[in-house]
Amino acid sequence: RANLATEHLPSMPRFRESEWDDNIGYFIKKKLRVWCRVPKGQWQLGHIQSTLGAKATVLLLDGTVVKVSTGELHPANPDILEGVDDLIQLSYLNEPSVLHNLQYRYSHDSIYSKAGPVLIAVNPFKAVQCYGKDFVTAYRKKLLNKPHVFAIADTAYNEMMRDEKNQSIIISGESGAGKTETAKVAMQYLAALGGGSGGVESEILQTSSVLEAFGNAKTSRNDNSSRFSRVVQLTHEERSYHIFYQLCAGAPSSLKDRLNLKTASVYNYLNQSDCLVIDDVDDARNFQMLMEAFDTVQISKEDQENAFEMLAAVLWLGNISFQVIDNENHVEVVADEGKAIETRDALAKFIYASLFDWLVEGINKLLALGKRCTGRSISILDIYGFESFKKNSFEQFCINYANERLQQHFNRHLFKLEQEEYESDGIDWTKVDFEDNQVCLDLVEKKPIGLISLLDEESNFPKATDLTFANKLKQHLNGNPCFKGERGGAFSIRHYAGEVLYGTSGFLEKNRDSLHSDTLQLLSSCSCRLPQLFASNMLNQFLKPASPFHHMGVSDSQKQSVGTKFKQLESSTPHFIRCIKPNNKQLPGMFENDLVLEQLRCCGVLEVVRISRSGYPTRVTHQEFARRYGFLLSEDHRACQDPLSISVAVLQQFDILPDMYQVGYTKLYFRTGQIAALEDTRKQVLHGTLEVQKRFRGQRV
Ligand code: AOV
Ligand code: MG
Repeated sequence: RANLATEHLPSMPRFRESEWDDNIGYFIKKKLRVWCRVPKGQWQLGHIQSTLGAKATVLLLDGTVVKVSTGELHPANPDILEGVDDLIQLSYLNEPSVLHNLQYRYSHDSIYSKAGPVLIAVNPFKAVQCYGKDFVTAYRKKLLNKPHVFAIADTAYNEMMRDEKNQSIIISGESGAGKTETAKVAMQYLAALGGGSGGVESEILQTSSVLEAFGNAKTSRNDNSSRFSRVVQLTHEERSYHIFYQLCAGAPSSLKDRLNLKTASVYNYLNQSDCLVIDDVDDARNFQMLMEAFDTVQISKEDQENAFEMLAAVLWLGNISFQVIDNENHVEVVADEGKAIETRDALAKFIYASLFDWLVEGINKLLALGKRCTGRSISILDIYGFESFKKNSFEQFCINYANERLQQHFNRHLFKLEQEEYESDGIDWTKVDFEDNQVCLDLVEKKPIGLISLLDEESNFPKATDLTFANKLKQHLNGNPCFKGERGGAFSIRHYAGEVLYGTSGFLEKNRDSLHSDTLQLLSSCSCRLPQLFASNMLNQFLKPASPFHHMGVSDSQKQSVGTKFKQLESSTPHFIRCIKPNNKQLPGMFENDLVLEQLRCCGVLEVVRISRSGYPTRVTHQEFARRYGFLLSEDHRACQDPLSISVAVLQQFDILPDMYQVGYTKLYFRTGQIAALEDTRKQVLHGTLEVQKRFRGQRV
């Protein structure tokens, strides 16, 4: 595949981008096309007519002639490469070429492309016909090999079985880029694979309906955004979790009466943002769907009722006002009104978070029940996406920190480890630079002088305010190049995906999120089952010997939870999917070049392509290789004993071209596609459909 260009176009030399300057003359002579950035910033195709110094005269395809500096010109790929599946096939890997390729595919409803080992998914914002059962079968049987989430899931499954190693499918991208939809597509495929024997297919798929009702909400970026911590506070254009609106709109009247439920607009927690409905979304109908999903995942009617009671309790909590202190016992214990509201909100958040955890636990139990567990797993990671608004607060900080870690995992895996391995195994390798984000992570994580440590320290300090916190940050962190103290208690962080300005207002309170011990007692004394359960779970956590006795802030527990998840991920074989948001309006058919380019740039996709194109993605130890393919050797090679000479003999017998592999101290390294061909032959031999001797003589694999 990588040779496509040269095979079909013998007269077309393959320049490195860096050689381009010397070859403009060649482009003029052969009348080859170039990309030219026209004044409004768009890229257009044209032919260079002449150059004078650093200026070139270019005839654009629409007939206009422009003068631009040669630095603004990039070689365009030949027609035959229009819309290739994998960006590594492009002869020229400049930004306009990559963009054009993605846009061309997008306009033909090919929303998936490869960038070497990474799958790129451009959000179509409309239904695309490529997820039916027939597609599942086609990918399973390898009848189709166009880039697709199904193909990634299939590879993960096959590698889990072959290598007996845990796998992970890691999905990243900005808010609204399509991560959650992509995760569902991956689940659909895996559930279909497992569905035959255990019949868990529909159960697995319905779990996401339940989790989305309770875990997703409308934001200004995404009508169905995966969120956390938003029960008590909303900003403009945002809603709380879908389930609240669904319950208010769709509960049958008997349930409404029992829970004394009103319409959503009555509740302070819901009406504060002036956004109660979403265009084209029918909350009442979705409530019916949720009830069906509940039944499918076998949450009992009683548990469903319990869950709805908790939701109603949260909504009514939000309506408790402390203007007039009436005779409710639990209100009297609270000294001032600000504290009272804080306590009320903390209780609401606690109940909601416990309810969510309880649901997840219930679903997990159900899915594990009676199913034979092989001990190997495929994890699908879908998190809340990177965010940057005009005003950003603690929530964005937590979200962006998790994304920063994810980016590091991506970098580490695809760049660092890659290069280190090549170098330590002594093979020839030209370095490719990449942005490491360790400095930014240090800024957040480092102990004792990192943002989270400082935040926790300040949260434990009774007299601290958001402003003293802001000053503390400036004092300690100003030396870090990713940090900048700003006016008015704000600060900015240079994240991998761009600089974000955070206001410290509310940071301490949100981080403390403390539950009064009285509140826990109140919950335990309830006559209902769930509040008791939630309270005792919380108490048990406090009593665990391992838990540190000082109060742990939200950001610190976020750090721990992010840390544990990444430990799990690091010990599995990763498969990466990068979701791209083509426009900010959530509209189909609209591909904004600059927005896409920005996302490609900051997530390192272009560097991945460069690495893969020049690299050797497949690697096998001499032993493994010899064990797997040694038996294919013809008799005159059988004298070989040690793994290395067996391996080399196999390579020679199969006539694998020298520039398709390298021999390291411990491993063999192959270019894309080489092993697949060998595997194919091996299979045929094993199935007796091929006679080794006859077929292999002089044949190129
Ligand atoms: P996200 O998970 O990346 O955002 P979603 O997966 O929720 O983004 O996608 C946002 C919206 O884009 C969906 O509600 C769909 O309307 C549309 N969409 C995404 N992928 C597809 C697809 N393959 N086919 C059709 N429509 C799609 V966030 O969770 O906000 O970071 O925190
Ligand atoms: Mg999501």
